Amino acid sequence: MDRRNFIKTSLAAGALTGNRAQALPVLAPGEISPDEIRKARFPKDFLWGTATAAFQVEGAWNTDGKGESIWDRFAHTPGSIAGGATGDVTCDQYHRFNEDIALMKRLHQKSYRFSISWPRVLPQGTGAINQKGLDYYRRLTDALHEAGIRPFCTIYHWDLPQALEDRGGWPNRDMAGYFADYAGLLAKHLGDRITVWAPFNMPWYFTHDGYCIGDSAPRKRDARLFWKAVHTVALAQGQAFRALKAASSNATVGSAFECEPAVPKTDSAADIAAAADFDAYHNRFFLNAAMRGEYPAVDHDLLGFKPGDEKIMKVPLDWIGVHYYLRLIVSSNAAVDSLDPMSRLHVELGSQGPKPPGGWEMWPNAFYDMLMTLSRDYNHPIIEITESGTHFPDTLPLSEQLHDSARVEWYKQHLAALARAMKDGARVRAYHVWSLLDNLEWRAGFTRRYGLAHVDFATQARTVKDSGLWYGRVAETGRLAD
Ligand code: GCO
Repeated sequence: MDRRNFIKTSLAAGALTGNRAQALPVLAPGEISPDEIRKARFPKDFLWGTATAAFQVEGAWNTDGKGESIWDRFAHTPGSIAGGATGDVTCDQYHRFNEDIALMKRLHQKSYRFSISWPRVLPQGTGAINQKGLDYYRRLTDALHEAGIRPFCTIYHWDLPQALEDRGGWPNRDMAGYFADYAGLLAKHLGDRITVWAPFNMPWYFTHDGYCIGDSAPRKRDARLFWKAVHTVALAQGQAFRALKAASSNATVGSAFECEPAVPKTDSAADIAAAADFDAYHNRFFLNAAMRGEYPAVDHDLLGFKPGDEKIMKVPLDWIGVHYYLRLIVSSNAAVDSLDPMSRLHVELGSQGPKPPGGWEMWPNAFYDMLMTLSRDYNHPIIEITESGTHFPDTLPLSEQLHDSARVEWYKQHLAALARAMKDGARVRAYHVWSLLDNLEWRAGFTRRYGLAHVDFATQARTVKDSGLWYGRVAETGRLAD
């Protein structure tokens, strides 16, 4: 079970007990002191950014020749997304990107992480290019450069062309070649505008949830399909790395992996081993596939592993991109005999730290520990924080959405932890808030708002929240406290 699934359970339980968000205490376990926040400093060339994803912000789901994606299909199946929401319009960034880039500029942003919708460029996933789709990303990236903002492209953020799912989807090993061809095509046509590429967003999540658990698109529930998909994606990551480099001499290639520090629930050997397993599978599976050409313990027959695959998937990423939201408490569920490695683990939210309105425990020192561990384990690579943030439930009144002091506090805590890690040697060069805008939070629809700017989805009006104004000052000054 991963972050999103068990949180759904945890929060439902919380709702039953009327567990409203507590006021943030002055300094709770795991928190960082106001003095450290005051003293935190960031270098002038630090890249302050925000992140989004095509399906969550673009809308225009079938405009200008775009093909159907598996998430369009999923969302159009009644009952799939909270409130009956779909990706048909969302934040309408397809038509409003100039307005959103003006907002980034107003907030002194230097990087924008977005994803390219595969079916907008290749409606069938392979074959004929949709020129209008490619032209949209040319306009988007030209406008970003005009504003002095670095485009950071996530090539795949879950919206697979439905036509490729109809040909077997990620369990089909041929997908590795289709994906590499697509990545090479993007670098060929956009490589003069984009030099920072992350092939996959959260590959463990979209393969596990989409093919093993079946809660996300394409809604398959078969561990054997999951393992085939995992291996295809690891091969695709390596082949895309080579295709990007071959098509564009300026291409640098990294990752956008989920990484949630796992804390053993007790000091029992079983729980310590369970936390290590969570880290090996959930956090590092695709990082080690690339950086070391290796997997944790897994049956190679299940993967469809062929001799030489270890060489295909092994590539020297130029930088490591990781998300940070929270730490997780892990205990053993070893009694379960299943091909699903996550079913042998029990994963819970932390409960010692303060809880902002979204209900996820705040424990910034886990962010520090994660960065120092990655730095040590991968020989001090360049690191980008590809997503990080906290959500407010949509049920809160507009005034509380806009005057989001708890979100400002969340960022103060975590950016102070980041500043300490950088001071202690972590080579972090960018931080991307999730997200610039309130947007479509997958199955949760519009019920979880992450934005630095509030979006009225009926009128598309954007209103910068207090957190957005605060983050803009941080980006301008490199300091967390006025
Ligand atoms: C993810 C995705 C984002 C989410 C964000 C909030 O991490 O699931 O990259 O698309 O919207 O993380 O959950």
